[in-house]
Amino acid sequence: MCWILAGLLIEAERWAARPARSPNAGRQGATQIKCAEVTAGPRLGPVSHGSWLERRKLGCVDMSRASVCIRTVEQDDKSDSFFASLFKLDFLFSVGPPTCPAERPAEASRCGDDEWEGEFFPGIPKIKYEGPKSKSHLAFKYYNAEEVILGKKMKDWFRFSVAFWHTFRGTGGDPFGASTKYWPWEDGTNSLAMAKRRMRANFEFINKLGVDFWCFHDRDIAPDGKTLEETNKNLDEVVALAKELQGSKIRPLWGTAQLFYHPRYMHGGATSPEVGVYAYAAAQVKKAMEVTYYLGGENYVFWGGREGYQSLLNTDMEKELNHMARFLEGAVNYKKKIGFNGRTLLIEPKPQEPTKHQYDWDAATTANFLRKYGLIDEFKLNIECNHATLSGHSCHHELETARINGLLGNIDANTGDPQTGWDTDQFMTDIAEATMVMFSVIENGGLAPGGFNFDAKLRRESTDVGDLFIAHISGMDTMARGLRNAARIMEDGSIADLVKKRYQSFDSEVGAAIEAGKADFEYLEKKVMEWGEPEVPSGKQVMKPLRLFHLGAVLMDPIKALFMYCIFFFSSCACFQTCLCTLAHFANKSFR
Ligand code: XUL
Ligand code: CO
Repeated sequence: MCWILAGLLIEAERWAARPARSPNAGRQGATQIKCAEVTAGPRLGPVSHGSWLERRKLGCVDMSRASVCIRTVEQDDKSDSFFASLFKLDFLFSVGPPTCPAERPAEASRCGDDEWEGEFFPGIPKIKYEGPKSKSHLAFKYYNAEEVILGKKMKDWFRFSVAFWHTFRGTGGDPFGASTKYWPWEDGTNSLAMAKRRMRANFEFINKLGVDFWCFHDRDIAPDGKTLEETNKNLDEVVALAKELQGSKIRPLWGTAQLFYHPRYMHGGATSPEVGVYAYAAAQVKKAMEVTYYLGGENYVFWGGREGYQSLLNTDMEKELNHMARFLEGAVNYKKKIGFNGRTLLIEPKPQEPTKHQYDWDAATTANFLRKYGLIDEFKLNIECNHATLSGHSCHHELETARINGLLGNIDANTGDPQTGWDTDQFMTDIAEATMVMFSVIENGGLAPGGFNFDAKLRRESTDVGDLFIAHISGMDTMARGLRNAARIMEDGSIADLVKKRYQSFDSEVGAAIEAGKADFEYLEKKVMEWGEPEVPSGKQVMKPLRLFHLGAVLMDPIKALFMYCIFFFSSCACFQTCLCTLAHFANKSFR
């Protein structure tokens, strides 16, 4: 317990004494210090020494998903030592919601205002395309928004979106450690004023990055109030500002309701056994749909945060799934009622985390659910690559499953770590994976009205404001390289040829009869008697990666290209083919 307290104190002290990070942070420090006096100050040290129990204050520092709420009891004491005060502090520690629970926001909301002079990201220019030779970290090397690839501008293939919750509420905290990021504009509160200032930072970021979309959860952007009415009012205020800041071009790729953070949702939202929670979740989604519509959002997402179970022994799975279907039906009806037509409702599958089993396990499970409840025509899927690998599939597999079912609607572009079995939400940097992703997107003819949302966050150790840009630029460049590779490979046609040849026996009369549903078992048995044992050709998997690497190499730098070309050349010698393929695979990996 002691080390937790000490940790909190150190963290709190670090917050108070945190370094100015941006060139204009010194100037902004005044606002922050003022805030610290109102909310953070009394719980940090040195404690102002009044009389014993003179004042009790409830301070709340909220750094998004890891909030530290501390109640201080100030005492009469001669000692000025910070650690001497340690035992007089009464802590409430919670890894709480990114909003202070309803009892606590009032004091915090008096903190500061949303004024901010000058830029939030001074020194960061508007990010431009400079091409592969550029040495700048703040330039695109492969993503060229206006360039046309396979008949569509790059920006229209991607429709890139910034995820508000990671970029502006991410703290770098993990289950073992407190926040590491202290953006200069944050004042340590979850006040309405802070929400508005953060929103201004969001739009400066989006404009400088040069994208047209953003995504949000209702509770990321505005704090909870004491009642639903107060919460909705907070949301309306922030949304009104967002609408103004969006201008005529920027809009949400999607909005969603956060139905997983608040303690009321501990058993789920739509699948909670408590009817009051089901109703609350419905009211929250209703409002989130309204504000998404108001902001010109193009889609609305359902990620079933806690729609699943921890134990089947206390769960009526059939009942919960029926409830979930009723809930989604309610959303479809409300969408129609408010005229949110032409927009897509998306479900985002994820197999586990936070619950041990989530009902929308993967694309196939979700498609089955939608079909069973007659909702298949009302929804599409938002495939997240890190969720795909958590469910034991590749992202490409999930995208293809969605695509062939007519359900591919949007991509949460991120990736996991092969050595870490959880949802690390990293920016994708693997060009081979991005190439596969783009095969599906091209086959699908694009994603609009969906797009690519960077459901990805900075690593805990990346703490500079500039890192936010670098991470997005590298994510966008990786996807752009994927698009360029996939287009090149598809134009070349060799992979398509390989696949076509593999199934050519079905172009025969018998194959055609099977595909048309006209070949019964007796007919097929007769054919086997006539043909005898079938000849089964090679699947040529070894050729596929090799061909991919050869074509991809054209887009790499000349040395890599030469190396890959040599591998390809030598590999045509049949006896070395298999082992050189393996070598090529590893070589390609390490080069990247
Ligand atoms: C959680 C996740 C969410 C959804 C939106 O794993 O991916 O952020 O994308 O609720
Ligand atoms: Co996601």
